[in-house]
Order: sequence, then C-alpha cells, then structure tokens
Amino acid sequence: MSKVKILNCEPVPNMPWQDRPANLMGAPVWRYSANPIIGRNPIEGVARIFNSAVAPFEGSFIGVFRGEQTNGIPYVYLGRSKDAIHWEFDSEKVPFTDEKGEPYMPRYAYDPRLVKVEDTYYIIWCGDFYGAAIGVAKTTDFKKFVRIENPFIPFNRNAVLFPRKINGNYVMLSRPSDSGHTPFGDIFLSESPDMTYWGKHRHVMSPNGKWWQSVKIGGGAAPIETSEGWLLFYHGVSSTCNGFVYSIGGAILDINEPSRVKYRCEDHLLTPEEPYEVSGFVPNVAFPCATIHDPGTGRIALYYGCADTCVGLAFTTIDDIVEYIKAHSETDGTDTEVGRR
Ligand code: BMA
Repeated sequence: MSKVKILNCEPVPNMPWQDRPANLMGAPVWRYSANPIIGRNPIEGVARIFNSAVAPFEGSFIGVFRGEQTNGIPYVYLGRSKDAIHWEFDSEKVPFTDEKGEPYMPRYAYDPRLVKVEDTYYIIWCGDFYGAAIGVAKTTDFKKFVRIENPFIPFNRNAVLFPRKINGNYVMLSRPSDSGHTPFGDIFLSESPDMTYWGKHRHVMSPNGKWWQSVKIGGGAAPIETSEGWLLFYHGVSSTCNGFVYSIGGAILDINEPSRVKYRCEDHLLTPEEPYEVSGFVPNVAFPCATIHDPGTGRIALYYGCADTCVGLAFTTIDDIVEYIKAHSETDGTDTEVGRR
C-alpha cells in the first residue's frame, strides 16, 4: 500500500509496469526497457507518432495519437491496446463532427490530450483558429467525436483538463503563446461551468531560474489527484546554441486552489538521454502527455513523445515521485500565491 493515496481514480490492475532498476540514479523515473513503444511509419500515410495520450477504457486501453502525415500535417488518430504498450491504430483520422453532426476536420491537430471527466472523454489538441489555439472534442464511446467550442482565443498551446470539476467547475491548464516556436511561456488555468464559457483565469507557474525550464513551460499529463495535492508532470524548455531542449518536470498543486503550487521540483525528472530522445525529427525532446495510474499499487506509467519521432514510456510510483518532488522542491512567491493580479 502506498503512503500517498491516488484519489478518485478507478483501479487499473492491468496497467503496464516494469520494476525500478537497482542502479537508477537521480529522480525515481525509469524508462521502459523496450522503448520506444511506437516506431516510425506506424500507419500507411503517417511517418511518425509522438506526443500522444492514452487512457483505460472498457478493461483495455485507448489513445489519441499525434500522427504526422507524410504530407507533414499533424492529425489525431485513434489507437487501441490490450496492454497499453502494443498499439493498433485506425487507418483513418478521427472522424470529428460539429455539434450538428456534420463532418468537421480541423486544418491540423497536434499534441492531443485525453481526459475523462465524469462520463465523458475530452480530446484537447492544438489546432488552427486563425492561429495556433486549443481545440476540444468530446466522446463517450470513441465512435462519435463531437467538436465543441474553442475554449480560448489564439495563441495558445498545451491545454489539459483536470480529471474532475473543482469547486463545481471544469478546470483547464493552458500555455498562452505566439504563432511560432514561442520563446516564452507560463502555465495558466481557467475555469468553466459548462466547457463553453471560460474565465476565472489564474497564473499557475512560470519558467524560473532553473536552466532546464528557463525558456518556457507547459502542462503535460492530466494532473493526478493525490492526498498531497494534484501531481502535475509538465515540460520545461531550455535554449541552447543548437535549439530548444525539452525535459520533464514535476509539481504538486493545491487540491482546492490549484493555481497555488505547493511543491515544484528544482531538477528535471527526465531529460533527453537515450538515442531515441536525443535524435530524431527534432532532437532532444521529452514531451509528457499522459499517465496511466493505479490507486491500488500506486504505480504510474508516463507516456511521452521522444524527439518528435516516437513514443516512450517511463515508470514511477506515487510514493517515490511525491517524496522526490517534496525533497527537491524550490518555489517562489509567484508559484505559491493564488495566481491573480
Ligand atoms: C512544441 C510543440 C511540440 C513539439 C515541441 C518540440 O512547440 O510543437 O509538439 O514536440 O515543440 O518540437
């Protein structure tokens, strides 16, 4: 039994798992030994799958995958798996409709997240709304996918929902940006009573002096509700003479007031090191988008995009990661305050 409890989460006893290697150094996050789990050219007409999100569904697993088509345009593809490691993909793009049931094709869609709130699964992506902005669709059966209103005006990226309403409202993290490879970026949150009208915007956290997250940060996997607060895996970006480096960081947010950061790990939890992380279409990218976690065992499987080329899987436990984040936490006033001015 774990000391830290994962709350409001169905058991996932069949989640993927590999024990911690004896010689692990640093943060308690270890890679699956057979990474990457999805290689190049996974679907006819799709050159690469990366930055993708998965969830338990009807006793097995389902996911929304960023498929970079051979024409270079990213789109969302559906995948299914029995073990959350080996995936089978639909050959066609996700067939979104609008709210009237008419076919709706985003011009492009990338970095999808998949979050279940109550009985509905929400797919959240970055798409075109006269510039890069957040798109949202909902489904209950993974057959009908209804695109709903765009939550925010452009430019914005890296949106992810909390898995339950907080104080009666849906809550979404996002990262306002520019139209290009944004050289800045802070995590904000917004609330909505109905998934249509968004407000009560709050600052959550900014890049800080730590080099690995000094340029920009963005939400990653949907926050995990725990007895210590919301556990958030996010990405932090540093700038080098050869471009950006994307690492994975961890923070714990207040359970009722999640714009308050309780703990924020000063060290990255995972940074590009393996060949599939340091080389590829965009070198040196580890980009977290989802977890599968089991409250019974406290196990967490973290899915992350590698070098904009493939998908990696890493593991930790709720006790290990919370203890590490707390032991290496460094916060400043802009983290710990309610982010409102
Ligand atoms: C970001 C997004 C991600 C990508 C990353 C590194 O701006 O486009 O999809 O993984 O850059 O290229």
